[in-house]
Amino acid sequence: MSEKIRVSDQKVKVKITRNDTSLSVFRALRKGRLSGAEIANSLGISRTAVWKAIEKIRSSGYTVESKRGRGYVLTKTPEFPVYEVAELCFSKGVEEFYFFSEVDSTNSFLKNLISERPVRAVAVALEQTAGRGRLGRVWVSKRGGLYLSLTHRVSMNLDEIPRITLCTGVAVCKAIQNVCNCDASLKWPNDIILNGKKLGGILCELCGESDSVWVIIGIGVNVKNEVPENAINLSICDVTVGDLCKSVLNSVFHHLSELPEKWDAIREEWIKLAEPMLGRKVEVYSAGKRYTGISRGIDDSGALLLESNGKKIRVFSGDCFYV
Ligand code: BT5
Repeated sequence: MSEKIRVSDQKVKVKITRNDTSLSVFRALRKGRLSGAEIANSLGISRTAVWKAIEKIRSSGYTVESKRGRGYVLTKTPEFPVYEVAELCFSKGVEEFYFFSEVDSTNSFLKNLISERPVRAVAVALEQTAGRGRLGRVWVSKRGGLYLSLTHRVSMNLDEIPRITLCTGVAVCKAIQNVCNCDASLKWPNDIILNGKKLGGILCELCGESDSVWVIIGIGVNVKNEVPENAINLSICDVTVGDLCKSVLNSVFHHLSELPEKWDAIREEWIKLAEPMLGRKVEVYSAGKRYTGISRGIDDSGALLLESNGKKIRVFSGDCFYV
């Protein structure tokens, strides 16, 4: 049985690809104690390659014990199970997985990556030193929270991109509800709310050329981390960042695969999950303008519908506050 340990405070950066030797070695080790020669033979690789793979697995926080003549044995899984999460991603078609104990921003990292080469990738960090919200705002990203980004190739019209933020919101909110059995809800356009406070947020950024458009989808959820004033975390429930990460990834991949065809159903789900904001008087700040009205849901393009002095207004982007 492997017991849980914390990843050491070293700044770990691990890149795992779908065909990584370390992944094959990890799978072999999960079956039990094996000698270097046994692993090398079964995978058709050299013993040096086995040793290198084991060093890589160790650098991700796992403890692999090796005793002369007794082989290798996986004895401890880190608090964030890097290889298990990477495997989940690869099973959904991801090509590259990155894990950091600390990074400036997982979104910035993937933005740079995509500018070099288009690739389906996921990046997770235990903490961010320059976590970002929308419009250059700061996302406070202390250790203990979930900081996750993924690249997503866009196959729909660009004006349908707000749907990706809303779809991701539905996916993350449902994952949190499932794992924590709590009343997480949505607030337009990108907030995850618990007990009236901000629990998480989504940041979607466009990248690439017109013939190859990608969105970097960034997801931040407060789990056990210290949060800013008026925010909340999931300390009410006993979830680990690793378990939440797996659940969020499963849900996000599933929901994104339903776009664009099942947008109508996703939109309906969004409206249900945003129930606490419907019928409420709100103020929306959008491109230097202020709109006030009763929130009535979202339209087909993802715009917020406001009822104001008997008229319906559609707001396409902005920040929304209760009044
Ligand atoms: C968001 O922006 O809500 C998007 C947050 C996305 C964060 C993820 S983490 C992984 C990935 N990498 C990144 O660098 N970013 C993404 P916005 O709607 O603009 O909200 C930002 C506002 O939320 C700030 O101005 C604060 O008021 C508040 N805030 C900052 N940190 C917070 C936190 N940890 N919890 C709750 N609220 C926070």
